Amino acid sequence: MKLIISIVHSDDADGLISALMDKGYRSTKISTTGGFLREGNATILVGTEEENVQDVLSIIKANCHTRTQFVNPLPPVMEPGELYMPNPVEVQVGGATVFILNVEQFWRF
Ligand code: 2BA
Repeated sequence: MKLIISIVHSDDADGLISALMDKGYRSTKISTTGGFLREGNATILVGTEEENVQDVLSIIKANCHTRTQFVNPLPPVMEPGELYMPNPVEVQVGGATVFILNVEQFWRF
């Protein structure tokens, strides 16, 4: 068995969960925060058999979209009287960041 951990944009999470459910995959959504943008995203956990992994990946690909966001870099240490003009940097976020782990044991009581 495998655990598929995918970090996705919050706006894609519910559509992804519905698409997974339509194909019979159970999932769990955790509200998370990206370390770089410090914005909310969603982490979706899917436990499934190895033969389903490619199918789950294709559902994730089909439901998670890349977005462009602008982020202001942290201001530098400045001397009194100096003026800081923020210069926003463009970053591409997602579609999805996916980790696949081996599951040693799985129990549901
Ligand atoms: P964030 O950490 O908020 O990162 C959002 C986007 O900012 C990233 O998109 C990437 O394009 C950019 N970025 C992140 N760190 C950067 C850095 N040090 N310098 C320049 N740009 C940087 P994605 O790569 O698509 O990642 C989306 C979210 O997936 C991340 O949100 C984070 O929550 C998670 N993530 C990505 N890689 C990860 C990893 N190796 N381990 C754990 N979580 C990860």
